[in-house]
Amino acid sequence: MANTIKLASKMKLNPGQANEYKKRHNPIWPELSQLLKGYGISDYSIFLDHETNILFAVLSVVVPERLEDLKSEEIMKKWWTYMMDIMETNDDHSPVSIPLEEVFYLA
Ligand code: RM4
Repeated sequence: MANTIKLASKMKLNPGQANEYKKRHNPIWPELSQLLKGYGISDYSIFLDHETNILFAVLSVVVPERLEDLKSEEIMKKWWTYMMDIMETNDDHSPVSIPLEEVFYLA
């Protein structure tokens, strides 16, 4: 979509959890997918680097500032708590997520 902003970040998976991570995301909880879409998120992919266990997430969003509010959504909190045993997480159970800078783009 033309009026979206693309954001990328990295997270970290615990060793040996690739299959479990894929299983938990496929299928994704319908209520979570609905929540994320309701926040204007689209084209959301997560790639795994099997060598380093780094998860590379890239998504498009209409209003990036709104994403901050996701942290207080019950479904989001439930998902993060469900995922915390296989990911590097913060005290609030959200995944440690480091924003990445776009350094190249080809339309
Ligand atoms: C990831 C992580 C992200 C979430 C996606 C759906 O494992 O929890 O925060 O947006 O799943």
